[in-house]
Amino acid sequence: MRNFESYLEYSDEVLNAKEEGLPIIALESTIISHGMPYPENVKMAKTCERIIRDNGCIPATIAVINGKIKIGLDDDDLEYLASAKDVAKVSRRDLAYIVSTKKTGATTVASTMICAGLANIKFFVTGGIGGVHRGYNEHMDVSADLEELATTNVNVICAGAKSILDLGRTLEYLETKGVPVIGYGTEIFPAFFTRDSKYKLNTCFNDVNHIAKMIKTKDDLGLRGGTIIANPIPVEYQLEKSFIDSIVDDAILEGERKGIEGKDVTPFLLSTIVEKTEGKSLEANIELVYNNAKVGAQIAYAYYQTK
Ligand code: PSU
Ligand code: MN
Repeated sequence: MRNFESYLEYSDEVLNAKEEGLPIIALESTIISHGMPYPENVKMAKTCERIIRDNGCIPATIAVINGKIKIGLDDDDLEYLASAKDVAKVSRRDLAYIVSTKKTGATTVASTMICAGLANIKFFVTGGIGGVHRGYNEHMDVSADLEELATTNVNVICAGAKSILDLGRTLEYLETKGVPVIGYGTEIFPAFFTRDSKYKLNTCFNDVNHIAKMIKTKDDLGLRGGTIIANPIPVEYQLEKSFIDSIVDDAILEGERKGIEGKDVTPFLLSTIVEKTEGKSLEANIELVYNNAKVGAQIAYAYYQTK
């Protein structure tokens, strides 16, 4: 038997929720440490947790703290992850290394899914997933998030993927791997800062109960892997397409010029976009995460009613 429980440390709130059978929602920590500036990031993290509680679920923000995989963080952990400069970005590749050497790191979508899976948490709310980067033919940069969605049975509520990625190839990859991409209130794959993109979805629902039922069916059929629930940014917060597109193009060029590679690409692009939009992208990003927290909690709540 694998003894993974000894690597996990639950907060009292999450432990209690497990005992009582309450719906729990996982949250990632790379969005805090590498996805947004301080102090907006810590405020975003705490507000997300509150929105999830207000909607009848229990939040479990996940990170590795001194080698422990924490399922549910306290205020000190959140403050540290949000403000320290030396927090590692931990994806699947890095998880065993950071845990075995007792280091501290923030989990990406991929590694948060792994940890949520170990803790038997089925739903996970974030902003956007990683994907196939533009210029894939040259550098083969594909986020480990996609492969994780293909294998780990956790449902991810997000606002699509940022147009720093090649959205068409990202969707092709997900199709090949058999990952359902479910549009909530939309038939189009949302592009994070904007509700629309060129890409149509095959699975769309307007009712969270129908999404919960589909996920239940997938589980009953033993279909391995995650799902993506794509929840578009609320209309009032979306950015103008031509404005954000030209800024994303500039950020990508700047990254190439500076020779940014590997795990540093996504954090570099995210922070450059915040700078170039003078914070407009940050506000949009925060609001879409709040909307995902609300919808994610509604879906998880509905799922647990179907049992
Ligand atoms: N996209 C965002 N915000 C983020 C990330 C992606 O809009 O914070 C983070 C997530 O943690 C995601 C990771 O899992 O970046 C993907 O990094 P990479 O492309 O290196 O796999
Ligand atoms: Mn990458």
